[in-house]
Amino acid sequence: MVRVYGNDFAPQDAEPARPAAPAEIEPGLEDFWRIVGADGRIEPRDAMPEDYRRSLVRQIAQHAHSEIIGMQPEGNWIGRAPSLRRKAILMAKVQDEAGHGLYLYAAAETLGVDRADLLDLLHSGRQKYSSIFNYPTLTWADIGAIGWLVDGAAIVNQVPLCRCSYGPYARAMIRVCKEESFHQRQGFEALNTLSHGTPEQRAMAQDAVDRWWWPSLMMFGPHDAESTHSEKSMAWGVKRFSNDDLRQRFVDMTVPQSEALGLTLPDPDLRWNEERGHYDFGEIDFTELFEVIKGNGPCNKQRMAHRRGAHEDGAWAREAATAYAEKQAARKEGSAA
Ligand code: FAQ
Repeated sequence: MVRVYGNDFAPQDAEPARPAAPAEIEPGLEDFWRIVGADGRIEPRDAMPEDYRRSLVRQIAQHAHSEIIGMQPEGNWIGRAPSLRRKAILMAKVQDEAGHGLYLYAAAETLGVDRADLLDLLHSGRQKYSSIFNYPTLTWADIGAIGWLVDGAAIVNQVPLCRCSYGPYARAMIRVCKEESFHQRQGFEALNTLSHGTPEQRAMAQDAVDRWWWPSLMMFGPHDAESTHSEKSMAWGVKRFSNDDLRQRFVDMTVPQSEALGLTLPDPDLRWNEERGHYDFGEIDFTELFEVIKGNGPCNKQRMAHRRGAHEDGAWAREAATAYAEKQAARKEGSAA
């Protein structure tokens, strides 16, 4: 049977050994390293190394930004979904992504930052979001391909984060992963309908998979040797598997699903390697990833312009919510006096 879900790690996927704690532990951080070593959770009021806090803010903010920018490529098809059922599902999915952004900004705020400042950093281009959302959604099949491949890659990356050492991030990830799992299934189901439909629908599904496959593999980041944050992040128990290990897992999980769909993955080097017990796959064009991250992807400018516009358009809602909160606080104070 083909596993469509990617939301659980089988027991054989034992975590690699964690890099050791530093030989000399800074005074005051003994509990931090004890908790991390025992696979416990660090909570907001616990002492933590400053670079742990900063790196978590970086990763969680980037993740939150990805969720809200990620609403755009799919939002593009809400008005053109092929049926009422598909439209209702897509609307719910896009709303889920907004919710994920909300949990993640809230998790980042527990580390002493303000969400308005994080949004400023996004809008001024000083914080990143995932490369994947800089590609266009040209046909309806792209919605299926995003659900199947992009949400599929997201779950493979995020399930281990449910066990990450920072409590608020780990807890947010549990709900996010449950929802992403549904998203992945709906993408698979939408593509399955197309790939078993008319020759034109099948061709549209294949074209979408041809365009989304390589960018999906890039979501996992650079090769381990080029990953600047991995070593520290793994020692802190934030990252539990390396970029390349997660990418391999995604490929291994996805190939049988592509066979069930009757679609081809656009990689002539993709083949089962009996000795390794994994699929071999072709070389990823990391020049493309770094160009997209630098702002030179097909849709970076459009995504950022739309995001800044949406933020400005929402100013009245933020002002109204602040005025309402102030009124409620004044009323409470009045009744307490
Ligand atoms: N795009 O040292 P590493 C979703 C950057 S899923 C852009 O390996 P790290 C769901 C990296 O930030 C997508 N930048 O970094 C959804 C670093 O730059 P920095 C979001 C990338 O942190 C589905 C530099 O390269 N998921 O949103 C990318 O250890 C459908 C060096 O890299 C997450 O954010 C990239 N692909 O590992 C929503 C998951 N790859 O910060 C809507 C949480 C690398 O020094 C619709 N994040 N970079 O300037 C993570 O797991 C990690 O942060 C990684 C990167 C794996 C992304």
